[in-house]
Amino acid sequence: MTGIVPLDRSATVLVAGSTGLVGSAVVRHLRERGFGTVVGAHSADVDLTDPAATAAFLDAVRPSVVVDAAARVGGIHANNTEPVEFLTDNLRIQTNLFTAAHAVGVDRLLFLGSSCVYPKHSPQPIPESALLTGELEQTNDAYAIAKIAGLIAIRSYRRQYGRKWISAMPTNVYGPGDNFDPVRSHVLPALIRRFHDAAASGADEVVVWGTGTPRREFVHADDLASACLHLLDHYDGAEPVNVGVGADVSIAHLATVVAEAAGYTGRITWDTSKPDGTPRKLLDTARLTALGWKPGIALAYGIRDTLRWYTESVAPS
Ligand code: GFB
Repeated sequence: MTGIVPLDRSATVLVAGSTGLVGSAVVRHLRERGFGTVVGAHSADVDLTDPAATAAFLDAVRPSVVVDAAARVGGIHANNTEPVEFLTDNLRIQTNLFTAAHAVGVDRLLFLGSSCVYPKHSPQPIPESALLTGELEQTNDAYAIAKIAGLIAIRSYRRQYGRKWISAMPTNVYGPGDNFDPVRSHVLPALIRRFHDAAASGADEVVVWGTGTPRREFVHADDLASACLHLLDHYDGAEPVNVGVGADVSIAHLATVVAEAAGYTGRITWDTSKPDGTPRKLLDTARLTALGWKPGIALAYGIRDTLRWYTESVAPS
């Protein structure tokens, strides 16, 4: 793409959601890449569901760049059982942030969507053009609709006000600092916890949700952070850009990889009363590849890295 100027490393960058899995990785990455003024915003700093508080916060910080990694997130169970909060909190957070960013003249903003915005039965790998072409997966339709509203908002700020704001569409994210709650978390931290704890206690059975047949693609949070900066430096288009690694695994295979990494040798059984969710959501990353970015962290390494973090930071000693 022509005419894109890489971000000025002396710019004030606001990372919304700076203590979350993605936001904290973005803060680390920006600092490592020479950004001198990176300001984090998380719930202790400002309540982004409150319009006045959000406006006052941005007015005080006066960022010229914003990375929006703030969201209510969770795994399939949390999405499925709390759709009201996943819809309304996320609509509020992004609306307040965009309104306040526009008011203080934020030049570059990156909004993080999610691969669940694509229809349940999309062509695989899923191109960005699949957006709004079919029915959503029901377990996360409320979250997906909020994220789709965010994408349309980004396009609208571009069209109506000429803002150079963009959207990235990451596949399932994982890494150190993730939420390891046994019920609310995503599959990778849930399995790391369950297999680690089973190996530690000598248990001979671990129960995994669903049938094991769904396939998922996983991007490490550090890779996603690097992709976000790459997009801010090199992309200025209305279309979202998928961020993935180009390969997926079945949940059954993932369970065996995590079990082996955790040193668990007992049985794996399946609780088919739990939902499978989308059968497959491998992203087509041709657009991002053409922009010159590729992932650097292999899944097997990332799982060991995340398991080590869980062992040192969360696991009961
Ligand atoms: O990671 P996960 O919760 O999210 O589940 P989704 C992925 C798959 O792993 C599903 C299975 O087929 C689950 O049934 N699974 C197996 C488990 N065991 C477990 C477990 O112990 N915990 C969890 N959580 N899953 C989410 C969306 O969908 O993906 C969000 O609900 C968001 O909106 C996120 O988009 C990225 O990939 O199914």
